[in-house]
Amino acid sequence: MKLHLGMMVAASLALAVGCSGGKDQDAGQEGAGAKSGKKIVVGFSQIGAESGWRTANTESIKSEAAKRGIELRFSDAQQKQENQIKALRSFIAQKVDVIMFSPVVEAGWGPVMKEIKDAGIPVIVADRRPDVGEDMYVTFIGSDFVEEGRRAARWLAKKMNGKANILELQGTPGSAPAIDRKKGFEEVLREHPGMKIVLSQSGDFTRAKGKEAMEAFLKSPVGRTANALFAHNDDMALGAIQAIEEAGLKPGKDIIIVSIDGVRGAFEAMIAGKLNCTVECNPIIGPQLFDAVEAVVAGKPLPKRIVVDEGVFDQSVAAKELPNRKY
Ligand code: GYE
Repeated sequence: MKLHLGMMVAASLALAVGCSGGKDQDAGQEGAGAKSGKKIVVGFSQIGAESGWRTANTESIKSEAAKRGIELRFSDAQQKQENQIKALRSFIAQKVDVIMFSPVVEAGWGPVMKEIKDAGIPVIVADRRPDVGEDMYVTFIGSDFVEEGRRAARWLAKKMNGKANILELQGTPGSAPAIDRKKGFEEVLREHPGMKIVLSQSGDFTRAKGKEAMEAFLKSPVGRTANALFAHNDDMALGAIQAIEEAGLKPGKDIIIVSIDGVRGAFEAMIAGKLNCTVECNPIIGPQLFDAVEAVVAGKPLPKRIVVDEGVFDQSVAAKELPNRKY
């Protein structure tokens, strides 16, 4: 299921050359670290630890760096953009070989990314997209969030025979997955006039806030007309399931639930009949990211965009799939 970077490179029309440009381009293309036999040093600014997805993603990145003997300087931003910007500036000061980061929100990266570019440090974007020009980074490796939103809506439309009052739990406001999953979901809803979102709120991709938002939904008269829930990630769906049960309703029956990620907890909830479907978003991207790091250091070209391959799983396959899940 996983995409092989080698194949992607060969097939790509990539324009990038090993380095994001700037003063040290030659050093970058020669592969400064590799040439001198020095350890490659990568600074990685992670978003936080908000979800099961994120924990698996961090683990994949840390273990892959260790496996390859790459020094990883890891910084957890606790879901705050200001912390990420500080971490990025500190990576510049430390003169790391490559900077990797997952931008918590899309906007506001221009100035700091310009500083990185001026310092001649190549950037690899992981998981979420920043709203900057393609010349500001070497490659962006992550999922197609719009397609994930479409998949969730297609599954729900089929399950509900094209008619549903839907509650929506959105991810972090201004983040690429929240914006894109909503966009893809609504795009498919337009083909089904009987399917409408009756209430929508952010649960910030966490279980606790997903539960809180669901409690508020269920207290409102409009919310009580709902018979379906679309959660932008599994953690919020799992929080919502608790709220639904506490309100005396049956999750997975009174309210049909589709969410995104495919974490182990979602498969367990499907087996228990409480969640109906999860759309896969694969966090195990460490191998692809470090293939890219090594390519950059060796001065090899990379495609600007590498999309992770993913599927859709519902209750009918949950028990059979659970033992195969890696996160
Ligand atoms: O779906 C969510 C996490 O950016 C794809 O972030 C990631 C999302 C993931 O908090 O669970």
